[in-house]
Amino acid sequence: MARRFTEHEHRHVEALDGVWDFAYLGDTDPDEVDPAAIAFDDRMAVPGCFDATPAYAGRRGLAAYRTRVPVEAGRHRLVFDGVQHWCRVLWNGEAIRDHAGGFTRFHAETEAEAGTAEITVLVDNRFGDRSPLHMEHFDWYHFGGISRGVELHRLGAAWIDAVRVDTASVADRRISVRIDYAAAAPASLPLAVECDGRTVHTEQVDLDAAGTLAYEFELPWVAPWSPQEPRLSTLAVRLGGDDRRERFGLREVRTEHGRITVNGEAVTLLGVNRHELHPQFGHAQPEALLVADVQQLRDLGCNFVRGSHYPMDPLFLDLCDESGILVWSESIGWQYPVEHLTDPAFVEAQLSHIDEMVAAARNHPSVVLWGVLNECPSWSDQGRPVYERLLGRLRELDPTRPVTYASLNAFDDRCFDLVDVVSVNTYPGWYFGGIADIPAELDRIAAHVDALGHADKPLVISEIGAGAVPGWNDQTGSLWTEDYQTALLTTVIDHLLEGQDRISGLGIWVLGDFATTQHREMALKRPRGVNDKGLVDEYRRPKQAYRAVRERFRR
Ligand code: ADA
Repeated sequence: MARRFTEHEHRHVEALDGVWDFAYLGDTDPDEVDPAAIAFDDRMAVPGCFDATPAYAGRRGLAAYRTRVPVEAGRHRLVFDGVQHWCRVLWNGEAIRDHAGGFTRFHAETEAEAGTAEITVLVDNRFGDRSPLHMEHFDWYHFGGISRGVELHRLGAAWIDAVRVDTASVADRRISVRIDYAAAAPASLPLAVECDGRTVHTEQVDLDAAGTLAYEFELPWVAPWSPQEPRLSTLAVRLGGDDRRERFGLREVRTEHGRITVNGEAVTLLGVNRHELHPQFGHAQPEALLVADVQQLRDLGCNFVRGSHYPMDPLFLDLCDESGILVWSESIGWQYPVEHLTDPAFVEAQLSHIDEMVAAARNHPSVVLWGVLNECPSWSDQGRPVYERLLGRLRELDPTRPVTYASLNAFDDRCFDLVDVVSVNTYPGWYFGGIADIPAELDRIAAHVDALGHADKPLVISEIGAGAVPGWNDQTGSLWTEDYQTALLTTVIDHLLEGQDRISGLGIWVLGDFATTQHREMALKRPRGVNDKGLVDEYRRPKQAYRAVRERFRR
């Protein structure tokens, strides 16, 4: 997996990234597939998206990926960092796991016999009941494939499932650590915990079949993590023959008096929304691309990025940890209709997806906000219980971070009481009104939120922007020109930075242009089939607005 640190130094881990055998099966029911009869007649990169390659561009259907790997006898775990967007994992022809939903880490386990294991993954990028989180009308193109890395882990008699590191107190330099383990049989094993190479705890522990060990440690040598000084530490846990390493930063995020604070200091979020799409790689994000994206965020002077509208690549979060860029991490969603949002199968799928998002991202100090359900019916009676349930799950899993969602329309929203940070998407000057109306519209939103009784909550404009066809200008600065986009965004930023003090966060829509759905209603509103509200185009070439935003964010 592309990470900036090694998660295991002692556990036997093999990266399975590379070139796998591939077969496109098209409109086939996965339950009807005989794994032994699949004709693997092609090759595919892992990580990668098959429908971003020339041979399978635009295809929607079932695909099969296969690789072979020598294994010893014993328990093995396949770890996937993201598969788009439904899959079935087979080990020597036997199904060992189905998984629905892209963009999150999950695993599949099996007891292996010694020899060569054949791993097959059936990947489905179609829309329908198997994939309740993904819908075709979303404003982005859903690519399919094993889009993030794959690893094979050998598990011993007892193993660590997860290590959580939370800041207990920055002032006292204290962290709380929770170790989730599992054991094939009850056992007594040595536990050793090191931080930054120093031993902080040793103990002989009696393990049940599965359980949790909880500790608090004081780390007087660890200095706090902050956007200005993003200092990171590494915790290494050893349990018998197994181990797990986690990188963390000591920091507290709170909401106080209408502001978001990091270690007690108010921060104004200045940044962009970011999609993980690329014309050549789909949702797969090569390391070079992630590094380049973070370079551009830093160059722009952003201290904030919203991962829209799904959990970001783990390496991207690592790079944000190192750069001090504050991240809003959100579960997948885009204008689900009420009847979909309230379907119990959908709610269950969201809850699992949220569990996976939090498990994968909770130790990243850069992640300061959890979000759900972008622009969904938070205005409806039926939608409200779903917001309550999903936001409640986030609070239950992680009480240390504020929660939010991006509202479609502040003026009829009914769920602002459920969040710590009120976030509003709005497109004055684009979908309604003119550029001159923007300052008054932003003030009107702020006044409305305050009048509802939420003046004590931070207010973030989570999306605002304008389309600009790259390189396009005319004499009147009309819609779709780079001139228009620049004029709109500079009006927004100037008002937020110099014209008011209520709104304390801005996520420009969007860092880079990206392909939209082929759904006609949307595609016909997007020149070239691309959502072109990016500060850079889909190949990351800066537009005029990039320079104007940069100049203002860096002031
Ligand atoms: C919405 C939505 C974005 C994008 C944007 C736009 O606010 O949240 O994903 O679709 O509109 O470009 O219109």
